[in-house]
Amino acid sequence: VRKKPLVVLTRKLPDVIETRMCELFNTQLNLDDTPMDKEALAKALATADVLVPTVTDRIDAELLAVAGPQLQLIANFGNGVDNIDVNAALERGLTVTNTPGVLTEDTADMTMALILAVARRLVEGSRIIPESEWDGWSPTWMLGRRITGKRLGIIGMGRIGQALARRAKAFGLQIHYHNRRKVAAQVEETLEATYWDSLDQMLARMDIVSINCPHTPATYHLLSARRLSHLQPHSILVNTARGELIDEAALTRMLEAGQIAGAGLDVFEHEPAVSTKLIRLAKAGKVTLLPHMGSATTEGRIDMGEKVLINIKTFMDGHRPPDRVLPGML
Ligand code: 8YV
Repeated sequence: VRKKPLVVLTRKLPDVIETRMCELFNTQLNLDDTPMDKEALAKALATADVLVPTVTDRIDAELLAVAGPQLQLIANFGNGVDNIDVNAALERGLTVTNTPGVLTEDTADMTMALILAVARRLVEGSRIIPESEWDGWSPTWMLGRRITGKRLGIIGMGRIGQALARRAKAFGLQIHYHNRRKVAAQVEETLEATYWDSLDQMLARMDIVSINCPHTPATYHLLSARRLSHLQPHSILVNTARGELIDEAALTRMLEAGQIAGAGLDVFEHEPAVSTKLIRLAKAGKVTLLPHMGSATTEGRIDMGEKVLINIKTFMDGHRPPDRVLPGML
């Protein structure tokens, strides 16, 4: 009988996934769900046939250099692969997979929720009754901003960008987007979306901006201080993609100076650390901060786990796994 491959899970996954994983493979679980430090990851890489990391595990070239010859597959539990030095992994002959497609709708929902929350002061409003004495209604009190009829600029019109556009259109927003290339004419038509070749020009004309592209070396600080300065003082910025896409310090300064009206952030440059300045802005009702919850649904996590299972199983059966990450995607 062929020995079952050793699969190391760096974090706790949904019970049904772990059970199935244990049936199929020789699986090492992380029962107490504490993030693995560098040493623990190095140990895992030295023994595992398959590593299943998450967004919290940095699998860099230095770590990959200590991987044992038995390591074959890195099956990321997550869509974004910026936690892995994919090029270094591929150079070592490893296969890398991710979990695309199954977290599209949930992430788009959370993005829409953040847009609404910031524009309509949802978090601020929800604190009033439980945290203070509500002394009554007034016509000019707790006014937010109408979103119907406003312009939404989406940076990155991939799966999540398009799912957001569908939602936003139903809310009466006008859809604008910037992408490496125009999307198919039929998609543009259905979404009534306007393409902007120049990101700078789009930023200057939007009421709301959402960034929905992957974090790669080419998109790091895509919203740099210079780019952010194109935003109008009444505009709102939302990020459910990756913190590294935005120069967070520059954004913070703009929020403090009132150079943009507000922001909804689900991701941060140095997660889980969030600057005291951003926290202060959140307390003042200027920003809504979420702890990387964009894809956090029970169903979504199970779907992601199933993708990981299929990728490992297909690979171990000697076939090409469905969600291989290739250099061209980076
Ligand atoms: C997860 C995500 O929180 O898939 C992604 O890219 O950011 C989130 O869905 C994370 O990746 C889990 O590893």
